[in-house]
Amino acid sequence: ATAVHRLDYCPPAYWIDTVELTFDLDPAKTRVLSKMRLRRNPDVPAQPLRLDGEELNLARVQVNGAGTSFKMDGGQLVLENLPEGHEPFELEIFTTCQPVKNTQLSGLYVSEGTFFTQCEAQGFRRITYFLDRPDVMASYSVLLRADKAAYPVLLSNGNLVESGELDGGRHFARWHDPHKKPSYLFALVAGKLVAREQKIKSRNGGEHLLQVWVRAGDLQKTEHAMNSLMASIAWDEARFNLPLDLERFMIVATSDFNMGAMENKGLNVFNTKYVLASQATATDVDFANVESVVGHEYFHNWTGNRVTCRDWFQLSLKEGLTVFRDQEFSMDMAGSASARAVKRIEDVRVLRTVQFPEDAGPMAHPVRPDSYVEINNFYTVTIYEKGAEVVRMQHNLVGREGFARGMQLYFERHDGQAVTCDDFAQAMADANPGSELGNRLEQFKRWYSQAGTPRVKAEGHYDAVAQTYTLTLSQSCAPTPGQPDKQPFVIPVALGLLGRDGSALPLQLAGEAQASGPERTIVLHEASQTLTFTGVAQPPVPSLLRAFSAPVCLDCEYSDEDLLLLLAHDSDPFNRWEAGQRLMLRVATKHIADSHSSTSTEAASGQKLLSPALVQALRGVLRHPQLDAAFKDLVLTLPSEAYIAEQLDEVDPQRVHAVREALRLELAVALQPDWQWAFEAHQDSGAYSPDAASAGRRALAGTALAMLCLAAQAQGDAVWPGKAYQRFKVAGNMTDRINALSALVGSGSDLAQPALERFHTQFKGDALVIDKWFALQAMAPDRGGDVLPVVRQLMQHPDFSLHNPNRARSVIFSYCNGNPAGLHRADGAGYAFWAEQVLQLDAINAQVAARLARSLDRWRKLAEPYRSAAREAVARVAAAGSLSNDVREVVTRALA
Ligand code: HT7
Ligand code: ZN
Repeated sequence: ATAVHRLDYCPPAYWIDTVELTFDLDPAKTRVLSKMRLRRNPDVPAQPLRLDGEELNLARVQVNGAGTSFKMDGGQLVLENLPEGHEPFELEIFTTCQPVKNTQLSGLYVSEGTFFTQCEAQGFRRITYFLDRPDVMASYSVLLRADKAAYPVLLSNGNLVESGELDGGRHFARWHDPHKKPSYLFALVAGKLVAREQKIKSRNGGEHLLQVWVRAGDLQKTEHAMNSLMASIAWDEARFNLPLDLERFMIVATSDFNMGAMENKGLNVFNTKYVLASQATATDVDFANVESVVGHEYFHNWTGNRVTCRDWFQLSLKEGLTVFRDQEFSMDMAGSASARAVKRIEDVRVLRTVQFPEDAGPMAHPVRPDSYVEINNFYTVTIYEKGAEVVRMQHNLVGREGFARGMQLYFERHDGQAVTCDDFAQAMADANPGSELGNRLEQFKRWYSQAGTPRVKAEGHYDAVAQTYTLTLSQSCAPTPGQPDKQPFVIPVALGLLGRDGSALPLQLAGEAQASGPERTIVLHEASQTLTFTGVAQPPVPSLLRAFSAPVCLDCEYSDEDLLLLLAHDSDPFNRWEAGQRLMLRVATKHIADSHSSTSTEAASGQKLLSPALVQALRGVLRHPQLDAAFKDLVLTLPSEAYIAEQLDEVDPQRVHAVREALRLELAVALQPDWQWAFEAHQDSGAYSPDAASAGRRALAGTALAMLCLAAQAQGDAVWPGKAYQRFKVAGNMTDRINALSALVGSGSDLAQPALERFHTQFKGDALVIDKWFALQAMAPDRGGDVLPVVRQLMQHPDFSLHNPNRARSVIFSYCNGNPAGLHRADGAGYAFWAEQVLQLDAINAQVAARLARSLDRWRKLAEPYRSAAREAVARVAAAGSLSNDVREVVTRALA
């Protein structure tokens, strides 16, 4: 397979104005008739029409009603003898495909007896021959015909025009989409489904029908998805003036899906995981995810569908912007300033533990990549999460109102078009002339073109005589594949200064007539800039990069005292949390570096890793009368093994695990009475509600219970495990139940096994809950290499299937990505397992296999003996015959 390059973009040689599709749906052999009106693109020299196709059986091709000659070239259907001139002509193509054999879940496939399509990015070509590229936008009419008993519901994009009976027990439905769209937004669904329905009126009085389609037994789990959809519609109208532009908006759930959900115009298809939620079966995190993903897909209706991408290099145009919008939506739904901050911390945690490593590894790519072999490999955290940060920086540089103006101009200019990331940034800048973005647009756009995470170094100096504080900020960015040298970025640094009593100091830069408020944003755009604050009466502690104002690593030589002060007093909740994380990280990395004395010896000798001051500070947060429970829970949670590993030059995953476990145990024991208080003080009173405040209380109670079980286990005390088991049994919601179960599993209690058995018996048949059951075991703390045999055993369980991506993720991905100590075994058995599974999955579903293939792409960072064993496993996969392009691209890059 060859790479595609962004700079090779050429407009299409033909436009497709209309498409009429007729489907005779049959799982074994579906017939597809495509009637298109095309015309030559006058801006492009005359050339043959090359239509994309994959795994299709071609039966007939006609031009203007008559047979025509054609040839095949590398899967493409090539038509050379087309009418000359620029008049439209009609092209008819008749093909068949085999949905039941489609295990890739791309194109038309069957899931539990229901037909689904997935066309992004290049699945439409698996349904019919087409110009399968996002800049070809056509008007679609779709006729679906199928057996009525087996497929009573027939759905496609847009409006239902007509439906009725046919001979032989068959029926039909005709749909027309009033909006032009690229092929990747086409969808059809046909099967036995039922819908929760809701009629709504938009602000301008228009009536809309909302439907959430699921299997019959799942209807009672759709209320939250419907509420989330209604909230999303109201939010987009209120915040961005973007109304629902369809009479009917449908969501359909499937349990076989490669990703989270898909924004097909008017017919969103969702992984069941992001639709179904009930108190008994879904956790608070599941409820929040449903809200966020429903919002995300709905927001694509404008950012992605009305204005789409010119080519797939522009993917972040729709994904980064839509993630930014769904993050803002979730924050607004969460309500309080504190709940907003919690959401921000959670988002940054994902960015730093998943995207930063990607940006430092062999798959590093710019937010707008320059080339790819397989586009499916570029649905990455860089495109999505870093892309959202790039939009967030633009938002912060032009302000909330300025951003709304930029969005308005973007739609005024580009509604109905397929455009680029440049077009978006240009609209933002043009709507805000004179802003920091308007003034530095070209430089700002380096965030789109340069990969890698910049580092910002901050050095402060206090002059007691002059009463000045000088702060020098310098930036650098390490080379990434294909980009050895980086130019300076535009980096907004939100900051404040704290006095020694924790008070916020007024900010006045040299040359300014008066002090401004206690927080301001400095725009770092040179390699190094020095700021002088005047009238500073005491040596301050700087609070930098507040709310994580840019996706960078900040290096600042804080003393422990500085960090303790920030942890106790910073008015910026993000930096308050960050100070605690830095303190804990400092302890962890110090003890990992002292790797000659083993942690078990330290723990056994009673040597304390955490200082009394840090323990006291954490206790202060835990017991704080004003702070929210969710925030406390984040502060009291140690940095993850993945995040700790990322700070090290060379990683011994076993050592990281041992030190973090030792710290966790120490925290559990040192704060035992406080955890008990936290557990008891955060019990639910009244009916279950998944709102942010209630969820925060349950999260803190769950952490407290886990810590109490951990301490009890170490002390040989059976009381707390007993209480956890009891809570597990009687819990009134899935959050409390799974937290209790996880406390038992996580602490290695003897009660874990009976609890797991009970859980399976209680929930067998509920696939999403059984996924949790699998995942919990695959992510259990590794004790002497005991997890891998459990994982292998789980794969023999009758409920396990490699064909269902959710199930494969719950076992294999949970182990390979969520259990570093379990995977990185000194004997290399974890890597052998990984290689085996990548190859097995690749024969079934290349997209899912390629995601798993990413698990070892940072093998170079590992210490020996892990590094050699991991490299060898990656090489083994690369050497296998008949690899998909997807997996081959990942492992080739990993070895380069
Ligand atoms: N835009 C959607 C991406 C997606 C996808 C991509 C490749 C293969 C399968 C897929 N399913 C969904 C999801 C989104 O970002 O909203
Ligand atoms: Zn998206």
